[in-house]
Amino acid sequence: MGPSALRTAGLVSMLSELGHEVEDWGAVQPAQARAVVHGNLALKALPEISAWTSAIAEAAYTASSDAMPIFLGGDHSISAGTVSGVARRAAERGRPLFVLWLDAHPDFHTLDTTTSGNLHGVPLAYASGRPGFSGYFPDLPTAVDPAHVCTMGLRSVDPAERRALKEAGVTVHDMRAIDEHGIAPLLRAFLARVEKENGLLHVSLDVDFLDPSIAPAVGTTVPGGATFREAHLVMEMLSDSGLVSSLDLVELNPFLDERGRTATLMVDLTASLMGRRIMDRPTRSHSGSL
Ligand code: 6HN
Ligand code: MN
Ligand code: MN
Ligand code: MN
Repeated sequence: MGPSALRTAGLVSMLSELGHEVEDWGAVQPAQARAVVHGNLALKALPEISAWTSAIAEAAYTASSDAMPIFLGGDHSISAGTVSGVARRAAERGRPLFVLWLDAHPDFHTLDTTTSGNLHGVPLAYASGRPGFSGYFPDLPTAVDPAHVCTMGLRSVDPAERRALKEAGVTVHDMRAIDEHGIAPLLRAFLARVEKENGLLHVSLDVDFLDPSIAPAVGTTVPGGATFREAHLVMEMLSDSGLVSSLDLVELNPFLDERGRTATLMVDLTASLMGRRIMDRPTRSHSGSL
């Protein structure tokens, strides 16, 4: 229901009104699931999600050939496919892929460390080449270098993830860091790195990055999230940078929404990323486009 709610909230007409040419590719069709058995018996829907990952990775690779794909979830597990698909495209272009993960959670579990068994908790680990996915998820054509990953908004991190993030060298700006420093300087520093290395930038926006008081329509709400203006500022700065080459909008559950306000906010945030401004400002050309 997530993609339908985003469409109903006017995603496509908003993009057109901002002057973008839009092609709605509709729903990705899942690949045929094959039996996959894993020692971690908590894992939920492993064969299905593995099959979806290969179909989504293929779609992401195709869609990123000459456009900026926006992927609508669905659960954050779709990003196992979206990130690996655009990483393959970036590698082919000889450009490093950077990932900005806007989320209350790092989604950095392996199939062995997740205790909930919910596979929306693993996509960033898979896409950055953490071990233990081989034989269960599709082989990764290109792993994202964890040193190119920046997570923002974290406030719910499991012990195994905390260790792994540190070991892998992922940049973590948790809510404490955002409170102390402000979100703008943290993002500015990351964008400077992307620019310096001539990188492409994938942005993965989980609804629960936002504070539940402004975005209730998600199954995994955690108090103390990004405010309305913090979230818009991130999107506006990303827009100014011209570096973003692909985007995920994930975890929207319209069943939990209040009169569509979360869906509308996700569309408005996308508008800020795609060029809507309060007042005119100088904007760089879209050098991140693939
Ligand atoms: N998300 N770390 C928890 C788990 O079950 O592994 C929460 C995951 C949330 C997933 O943000 O998409
Ligand atoms: Mn989920
Ligand atoms: Mn997530
Ligand atoms: Mn989350």
